[in-house]
Amino acid sequence: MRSFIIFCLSFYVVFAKHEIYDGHALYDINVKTIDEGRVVNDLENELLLDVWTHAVPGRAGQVLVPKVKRKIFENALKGAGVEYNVQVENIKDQLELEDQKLAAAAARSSRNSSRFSFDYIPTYEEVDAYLEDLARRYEHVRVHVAGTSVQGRPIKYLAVSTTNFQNFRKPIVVMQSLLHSREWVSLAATLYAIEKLVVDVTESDLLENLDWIIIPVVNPDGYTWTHSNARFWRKNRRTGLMAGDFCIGVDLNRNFNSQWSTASSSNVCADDFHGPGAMSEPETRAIANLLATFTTRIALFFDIHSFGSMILYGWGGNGVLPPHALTLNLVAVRMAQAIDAAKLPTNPNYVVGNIAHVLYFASGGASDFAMLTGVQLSYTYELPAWRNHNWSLNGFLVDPDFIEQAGVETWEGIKAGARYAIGNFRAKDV
Ligand code: 0X9
Ligand code: ZN
Repeated sequence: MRSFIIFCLSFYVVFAKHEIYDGHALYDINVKTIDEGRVVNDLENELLLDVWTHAVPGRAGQVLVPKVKRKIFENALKGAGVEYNVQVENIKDQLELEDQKLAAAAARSSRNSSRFSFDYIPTYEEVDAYLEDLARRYEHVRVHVAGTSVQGRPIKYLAVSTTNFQNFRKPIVVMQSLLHSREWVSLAATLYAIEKLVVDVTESDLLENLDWIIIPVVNPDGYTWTHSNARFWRKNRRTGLMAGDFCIGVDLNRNFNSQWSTASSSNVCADDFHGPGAMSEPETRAIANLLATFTTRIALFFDIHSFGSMILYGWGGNGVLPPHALTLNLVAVRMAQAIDAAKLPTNPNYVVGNIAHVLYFASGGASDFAMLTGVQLSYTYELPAWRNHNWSLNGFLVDPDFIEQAGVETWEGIKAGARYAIGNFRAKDV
């Protein structure tokens, strides 16, 4: 009897895990005009749909639609003459496929564990153990806690420095990932950077001339939730925002004190809910404190997201370009070209530009906030969605065959930016 219960439980864990997404369909939307784009956008907001890519003329949108909303969504699109097709009938099948592929890759890699595996996406606990292990093994590596999440998880960062952060002329590079918890592939970029700075050092100039601060999991509660309950969870896990906790979570990339609330949602249920106030969340405050600690020396800030193959800079709230936009763009182009030279031929080239010009208006973002604190070169990276031959795993879903590649190619961009900083950074006097 006991083994039967255990069997049922494990069956539940494996197969019932993605039940909440059963029947959710992923749509491709093709809009021909800006007006059509607006109609789709309004509809998506009204139905509180999970928008993966905003539809604009020339760039297809992707949106996840629950079973109960499919008819009304399709009818509205038809009524407005908007072209669409169903890319995935039931996203739950894709989620099960992702689990299987990642589990198989993890099982294979545990047999060959001479180095950290880029075959699967590690959990918060696994990342934590990895960081602690590196700090134990390497003299020039330390682990610190930047702050604590809503649910009490430490937000840890790795500090890598051959001079223990005591050479005040050395510029600092700050890199973070998983502010949006469902963007799993972004973790590959930070972990790969750590690997290249600590374990497999082939470019020692990056260590001699720079100090590094790397925060692999900025949103540990959200990230843990994506592994345990809801793979497409984006926000943090703040509760108490409305009666009965009907909707929870704050979009951390709308919560920073940079044009806060000017281009974001005040609806608690929305995926871009900006929170009850600027910097209301411990996760955003942890990053702000970290930036404040090293403020005069940070030359580069990278907030790694997915997906879209883009390198973006501010200001996101109103599309106004800062005075040094030419430099921001020059460095972004160099980084994009370095990535393009290493990317898979099946993936598109990177697009570079202002957040609002390239993507959409978005206030309260981490990269805008970092720029506001004085970091000249501050970027949001949108890593690619992998496009394999049959489009099987796409968007936020991760195919094990793309994890290391995402790390390798993104590292090319980071390196290009870092080398620009080495040659050009002047620490500000305080
Ligand atoms: O909407 C976002 O927060 C980012 N895109 S994502 O699909 N990863 O959610 C873009 C953020 C652009 N950067 C800033 N607003 N600072
Ligand atoms: Zn994101």
